[in-house]
Amino acid sequence: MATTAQTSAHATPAGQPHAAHQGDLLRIAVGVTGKLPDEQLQQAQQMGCSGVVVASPAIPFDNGWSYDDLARLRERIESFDLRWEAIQHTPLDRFDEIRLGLPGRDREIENYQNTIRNMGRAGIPILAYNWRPNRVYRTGTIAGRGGARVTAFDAELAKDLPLSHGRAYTAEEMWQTYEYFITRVIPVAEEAGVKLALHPDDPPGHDVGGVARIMSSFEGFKRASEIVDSPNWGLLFCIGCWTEMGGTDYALNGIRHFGERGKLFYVHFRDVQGTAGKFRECFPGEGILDVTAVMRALKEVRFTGAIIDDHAPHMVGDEGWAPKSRAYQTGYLMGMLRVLEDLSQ
Ligand SMILES: [Mn+2]
Repeated sequence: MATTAQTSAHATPAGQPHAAHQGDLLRIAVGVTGKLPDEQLQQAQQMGCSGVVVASPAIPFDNGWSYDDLARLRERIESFDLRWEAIQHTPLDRFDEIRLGLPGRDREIENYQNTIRNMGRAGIPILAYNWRPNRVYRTGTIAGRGGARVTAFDAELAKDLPLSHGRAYTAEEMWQTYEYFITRVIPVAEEAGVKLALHPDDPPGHDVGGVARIMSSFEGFKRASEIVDSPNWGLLFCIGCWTEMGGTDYALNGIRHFGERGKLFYVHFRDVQGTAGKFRECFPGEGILDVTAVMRALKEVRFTGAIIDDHAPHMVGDEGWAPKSRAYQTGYLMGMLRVLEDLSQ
């Protein structure tokens, strides 16, 4: 079979330059699913990505992920000449005790600490997380440009949803659980050489399902940044969420403030139509985001991490990981970056 032959020859020939080996520059990577299918890694390599962000590796999380499992996956990623840029999140059902301050929280924090240590040993530089325990995320999937399937959110439809965790959780409670968590894991992250990257609440600002959403504004992130003073604390800057919060200027302000302080660890790049109360996702350049201004701002603040596309709208024939949409969006980002680099020569 052709695919077998391609897979066996997937390594870049020795001596051939590859994006993954160009040092720590601003670069385009791509997100892959936790099982790391060959097709996704091979497509990432074909697109010329620097590396991959793994959603949540599909390996046992007993006392946290083990070094052996992580090291094995890293070898697999590197056999495709890709670097392992980051992990998007630990298993969500093992994080709720921590985020809600439930019994079992200390045990799960220990497991999280083990994970950070093992990631450091295995050379995986970034672990992302978010502070949004309920799974209310969108209120529907609708037809976008040319019938592409895109997700949408309408606060009107979400306001009467039942409590997601048995009772309401106030903003102050959520701040307390955040402080409890972050002050216990950051010292471990510093020792292990792993950066912890905080993603905004998505959708931002609406306390759907009764749990307050505190990471939904510039002020929220500023407050979070003041709890621990550490180079290992920073942001997974989701441009889509920041745009939902207040449009392009709002997102640019976030990039400048946190970028100038070295707090942008990696970036989700997506465009959106509408704002936090009612929005739909769309292809890059099709929404309210000034995509070039954002890319330029990332360069201006000397951001040197990975950018990946986010929530690919499904194109005709796309299923699951949406390979066509990934290719389109990743190519779009690469082209935009290349032009900006050439213009700034
Ligand atoms: Mn995102």
